Amino acid sequence: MEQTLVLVKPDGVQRGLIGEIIHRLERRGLKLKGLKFMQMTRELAGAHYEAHVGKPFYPGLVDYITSGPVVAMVWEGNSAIQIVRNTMGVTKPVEAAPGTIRGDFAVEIGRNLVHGSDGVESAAREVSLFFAPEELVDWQRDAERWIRE
Ligand code: IDP
Ligand code: MG
Repeated sequence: MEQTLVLVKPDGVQRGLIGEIIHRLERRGLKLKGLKFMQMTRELAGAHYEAHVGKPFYPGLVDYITSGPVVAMVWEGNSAIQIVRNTMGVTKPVEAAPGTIRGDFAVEIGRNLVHGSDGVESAAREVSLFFAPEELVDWQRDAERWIRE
Protein backbone atom coordinates (compact mmCIF):
# COMPACT_ATOMS: atom_id res chain seq x y z
CA MET A 1 0.00 0.00 0.00
CA GLU A 2 1.46 3.37 -0.98
CA GLN A 3 1.60 6.48 1.15
CA THR A 4 2.05 9.98 -0.22
CA LEU A 5 2.62 13.41 1.29
CA VAL A 6 0.14 16.12 0.36
CA LEU A 7 0.46 19.79 1.26
CA VAL A 8 -2.24 22.41 0.99
CA LYS A 9 0.18 25.23 0.22
CA PRO A 10 -0.15 28.71 1.79
CA ASP A 11 -2.28 30.01 -1.11
CA GLY A 12 -4.71 27.11 -0.64
CA VAL A 13 -5.01 27.91 3.06
CA GLN A 14 -5.42 31.66 2.47
CA ARG A 15 -8.04 31.09 -0.21
CA GLY A 16 -10.15 28.84 1.99
CA LEU A 17 -9.52 25.71 -0.08
CA ILE A 18 -8.40 23.36 2.71
CA GLY A 19 -11.79 21.65 2.87
CA GLU A 20 -12.17 21.50 -0.91
CA ILE A 21 -8.82 19.79 -1.34
CA ILE A 22 -9.37 17.32 1.50
CA HIS A 23 -12.88 16.66 0.20
CA ARG A 24 -11.60 15.64 -3.22
CA LEU A 25 -8.98 13.25 -1.85
CA GLU A 26 -11.41 11.80 0.69
CA ARG A 27 -14.15 11.21 -1.91
CA ARG A 28 -11.65 9.68 -4.30
CA GLY A 29 -11.26 6.79 -1.88
CA LEU A 30 -7.85 7.48 -0.40
CA LYS A 31 -7.41 6.87 3.31
CA LEU A 32 -6.19 9.64 5.62
CA LYS A 33 -3.25 8.56 7.80
CA GLY A 34 -2.03 11.85 9.25
CA LEU A 35 -2.82 15.55 9.21
CA LYS A 36 -1.33 18.68 10.73
CA PHE A 37 -1.71 22.45 10.37
CA MET A 38 1.70 24.04 10.60
CA GLN A 39 4.07 26.80 9.63
CA MET A 40 6.99 25.40 7.61
CA THR A 41 10.43 26.72 8.54
CA ARG A 42 12.90 27.66 5.80
CA GLU A 43 14.97 24.67 6.96
CA LEU A 44 12.08 22.24 6.38
CA ALA A 45 11.31 23.94 3.05
CA GLY A 46 14.92 23.44 1.99
CA ALA A 47 14.81 19.76 2.88
CA HIS A 48 11.42 19.25 1.24
CA TYR A 49 12.46 20.96 -2.00
CA GLU A 50 16.10 19.80 -2.05
CA ALA A 51 15.68 18.51 -5.62
CA HIS A 52 15.07 22.10 -6.76
CA VAL A 53 18.10 23.74 -5.11
CA GLY A 54 19.91 25.90 -7.66
CA LYS A 55 16.96 26.33 -10.02
CA PRO A 56 16.00 29.92 -10.84
CA PHE A 57 12.63 29.62 -9.10
CA TYR A 58 14.05 28.03 -5.93
CA PRO A 59 14.36 31.18 -3.73
CA GLY A 60 10.82 32.22 -4.66
CA LEU A 61 9.59 28.69 -4.01
CA VAL A 62 11.00 28.73 -0.46
CA ASP A 63 9.47 32.19 0.12
CA TYR A 64 6.12 30.90 -1.18
CA ILE A 65 5.94 27.67 0.81
CA THR A 66 6.94 29.48 4.04
CA SER A 67 4.70 32.53 3.44
CA GLY A 68 1.92 31.21 5.69
CA PRO A 69 0.67 28.01 7.26
CA VAL A 70 0.20 24.80 5.31
CA VAL A 71 -1.84 21.66 5.90
CA ALA A 72 0.37 18.57 5.71
CA MET A 73 -1.28 15.21 5.19
CA VAL A 74 -0.44 11.60 4.50
CA TRP A 75 -2.87 9.70 2.29
CA GLU A 76 -2.72 5.96 1.71
CA GLY A 77 -3.99 3.58 -0.93
CA ASN A 78 -3.02 1.44 -3.87
CA SER A 79 -1.34 3.80 -6.37
CA ALA A 80 -1.94 6.69 -3.95
CA ILE A 81 1.00 8.65 -5.39
CA GLN A 82 -0.36 8.65 -8.95
CA ILE A 83 -3.95 9.12 -7.83
CA VAL A 84 -3.00 12.27 -5.91
CA ARG A 85 -0.93 13.59 -8.83
CA ASN A 86 -3.87 13.07 -11.19
CA THR A 87 -6.32 14.65 -8.75
CA MET A 88 -4.02 17.70 -8.36
CA GLY A 89 -3.44 18.21 -12.08
CA VAL A 90 -0.13 19.03 -13.76
CA THR A 91 2.31 21.53 -12.27
CA LYS A 92 1.38 24.40 -14.62
CA PRO A 93 -2.25 25.29 -13.90
CA VAL A 94 -2.67 26.65 -17.44
CA GLU A 95 -2.17 23.09 -18.68
CA ALA A 96 -4.06 21.35 -15.89
CA ALA A 97 -7.25 19.62 -16.96
CA PRO A 98 -10.58 20.96 -15.73
CA GLY A 99 -11.78 18.75 -12.92
CA THR A 100 -8.37 18.72 -11.29
CA ILE A 101 -7.58 20.91 -8.27
CA ARG A 102 -5.09 23.05 -10.19
CA GLY A 103 -7.28 23.04 -13.30
CA ASP A 104 -10.28 24.25 -11.33
CA PHE A 105 -8.75 26.71 -8.88
CA ALA A 106 -5.30 27.92 -10.02
CA VAL A 107 -3.84 29.99 -12.85
CA GLU A 108 -0.08 30.27 -12.16
CA ILE A 109 2.74 27.80 -11.52
CA GLY A 110 3.98 29.84 -8.56
CA ARG A 111 0.54 29.65 -6.90
CA ASN A 112 -0.55 26.12 -7.67
CA LEU A 113 -2.20 25.37 -4.34
CA VAL A 114 -1.12 21.84 -3.59
CA HIS A 115 1.84 19.47 -3.36
CA GLY A 116 1.86 15.73 -3.86
CA SER A 117 4.91 13.45 -3.79
CA ASP A 118 6.08 12.39 -7.25
CA GLY A 119 7.41 8.87 -6.62
CA VAL A 120 7.87 6.08 -4.11
CA GLU A 121 11.26 7.35 -2.89
CA SER A 122 10.26 11.00 -2.61
CA ALA A 123 7.04 10.00 -0.86
CA ALA A 124 8.90 8.03 1.81
CA ARG A 125 11.39 10.86 2.28
CA GLU A 126 8.71 13.57 2.46
CA VAL A 127 6.39 11.63 4.78
CA SER A 128 9.26 11.18 7.23
CA LEU A 129 10.20 14.88 7.01
CA PHE A 130 6.73 15.96 8.11
CA PHE A 131 5.52 13.12 10.34
CA ALA A 132 6.98 10.97 13.09
CA PRO A 133 5.90 7.32 12.73
CA GLU A 134 3.62 7.59 15.79
CA GLU A 135 1.76 10.51 14.18
CA LEU A 136 0.40 8.23 11.46
CA VAL A 137 -2.81 6.58 12.56
CA ASP A 138 -3.63 2.92 12.03
CA TRP A 139 -7.37 2.64 11.64
CA GLN A 140 -9.97 0.45 10.00
CA ARG A 141 -12.19 2.13 7.45
CA ASP A 142 -15.55 0.40 7.44
CA ALA A 143 -16.24 1.41 3.83
CA GLU A 144 -13.05 -0.31 2.64
CA ARG A 145 -14.82 -3.19 0.88
CA TRP A 146 -16.92 -0.71 -1.10
CA ILE A 147 -13.80 1.08 -2.35
CA ARG A 148 -11.36 -1.78 -3.07
CA GLU A 149 -12.11 -5.36 -4.07
P1 IDP B 1 5.03 19.59 -8.63
O1 IDP B 1 4.62 20.46 -7.45
O2 IDP B 1 3.90 19.47 -9.62
O3 IDP B 1 5.61 18.27 -8.24
P2 IDP B 1 7.75 20.43 -9.24
O4 IDP B 1 8.36 20.43 -10.59
O5 IDP B 1 8.21 19.41 -8.25
O6 IDP B 1 6.17 20.40 -9.41
O7 IDP B 1 8.01 21.87 -8.63
C1 IDP B 1 7.73 22.12 -7.27
C2 IDP B 1 7.00 23.42 -7.13
O8 IDP B 1 7.87 24.48 -7.50
C3 IDP B 1 5.79 23.59 -8.07
O9 IDP B 1 4.62 23.01 -7.57
C4 IDP B 1 5.68 25.09 -8.13
O10 IDP B 1 5.05 25.61 -6.95
C5 IDP B 1 7.14 25.51 -8.11
N1 IDP B 1 7.66 25.70 -9.45
C6 IDP B 1 8.10 24.76 -10.31
N2 IDP B 1 8.52 25.29 -11.46
C7 IDP B 1 8.36 26.62 -11.32
C8 IDP B 1 8.63 27.74 -12.17
O11 IDP B 1 9.10 27.61 -13.31
N3 IDP B 1 8.34 28.97 -11.66
C9 IDP B 1 7.82 29.16 -10.42
N4 IDP B 1 7.56 28.13 -9.59
C10 IDP B 1 7.82 26.88 -10.02
MG1 MG C 1 7.36 17.82 -7.22
